[in-house]
Parts: sequence; structure tokens; C-alpha cells
Amino acid sequence: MVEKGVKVFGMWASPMAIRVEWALRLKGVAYEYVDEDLANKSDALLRHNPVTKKVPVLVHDGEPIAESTIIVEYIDEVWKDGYPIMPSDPYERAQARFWAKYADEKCIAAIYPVFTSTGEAQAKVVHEAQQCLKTLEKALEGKKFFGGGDFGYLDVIVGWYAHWLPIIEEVCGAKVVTDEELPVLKAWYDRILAVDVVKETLPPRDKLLALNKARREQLLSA
Ligand SMILES: N[C@@H](CCC(=O)N[C@@H](CS)C(=O)NCC(=O)O)C(=O)O
Repeated sequence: MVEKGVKVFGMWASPMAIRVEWALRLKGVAYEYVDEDLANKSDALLRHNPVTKKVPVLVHDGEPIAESTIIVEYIDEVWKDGYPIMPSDPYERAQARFWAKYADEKCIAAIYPVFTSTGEAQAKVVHEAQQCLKTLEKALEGKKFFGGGDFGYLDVIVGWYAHWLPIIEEVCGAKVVTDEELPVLKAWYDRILAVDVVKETLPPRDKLLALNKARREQLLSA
């Protein structure tokens, strides 16, 4: 028998999984949330996402969908009469997808080395991460949100920066998003953190800090 309804397989500290919760909440869709232990993944997660075995996975009426950016688009299409997440204009949609891909492929790859380095090597990678984010920041210039006047697709995709990056910076003892280097992105943080669906779902700061501190220590000692 097909299981009806919406289920999200996530992990409380995952910035990719929170995108799915934001999209569902923007649409007012009720869902069941399953928190995975990524060191001991459930049979259900492995069955629903045998290819990458990662969270998030959305299961809609028994059908699984993986990859957060694809899930967010799926949610926008299925519940199309609710809050509009994707831009209505095809060119704007293409741009939003372009920047989402840039953020996930280039910016994450540029930020990660800050987490795994120290000293002079870290100063160098901080600078590289800032250059990468400066390029992304251009897509926000003159606007309240990446989506324009309203929280939109690209805000759902990169909104995690506002909560996660300051924690990562504290853990690493390095500043990446500063008023001097990235003023537009930094000012957008406050607007993101004031969005209701964001406020409702953010994981506790201390818990995220402790987890990332332990991860960094483990990576540095490896
Ligand atoms: N591109 C994927 C990335 C998902 C991802 O990296 N998920 C992490 C948690 S943030 C995960 O499941 N890691 C466990 C693993 O790699 O085994 C997406 O956007 O959904």
C-alpha cells in the first residue's frame, strides 16, 4: 500500500535538509520529519536514496526525491498555488538556478578549506572564499532578497549562511563574511533571520557550535 503524505528525511545540523523544511513551510504543507543518524543510516533512508545515501530526501505519497535543490523545485511545482518560490519569469528562473549551482559547487568548495586549515594557510583560503562570495553577492546588490522583494528560491538555497557561517567562523577563529568585505551579504543575514520559516526551524546555536567544534578538531587531528 502506498504511504500517503509528505515525509522529510533530514539531519538536524544539515543546511541542505533545512532548505526542504523552509520550502514546505512556505507552502503550508504538513510533513513528518525523520532525523537521521548519518553514522548509522536507517534502512528507510537507504531504500529511498540508494544512489547517494544522503539527506535530505522528500517522500511524497511514497515516491522519494533526493537532492535539495531539486526537491525545492519539486515542492514549488506540486504546490503551485501556494507561496511562489521560483521566479515566474523563465529568464529569472534560469538565473536563480545558475546562482544556486554556483553557490553549491563553487562557494561550498571555497568555504570548506577555511574549516580544515589554520594560520597562514587559513588566511589564504579565507581570502579565496571571500572572492567567491563577492561574485555571489553581486546577484543580491540593490535587492532585499536574492528573490527580489521577497524570500525566494536562491534565498532558500543559500539562506543557511546566515546561521551556519557565523558559527563556522567562531569555530575556526576566522572571519569570512565581514561588513568590510561582504557588506551586502552581511546585511542580508538579518533579513533572512527575520523570515518566519527560518526562525521556526534553525537548530540551536550551541548545539551546532559544539558539533562543528568536534568535527574541526577531528579533521585537524587526522
Ligand atoms: N547535494 C546534496 C548534498 C546533500 C548532503 O551533502 N547531505 C549530507 C548532510 S548535509 C549527508 O547526507 N551526508 C552523509 C553522507 O555523505 O553520507 C543536496 O543538496 O541534497
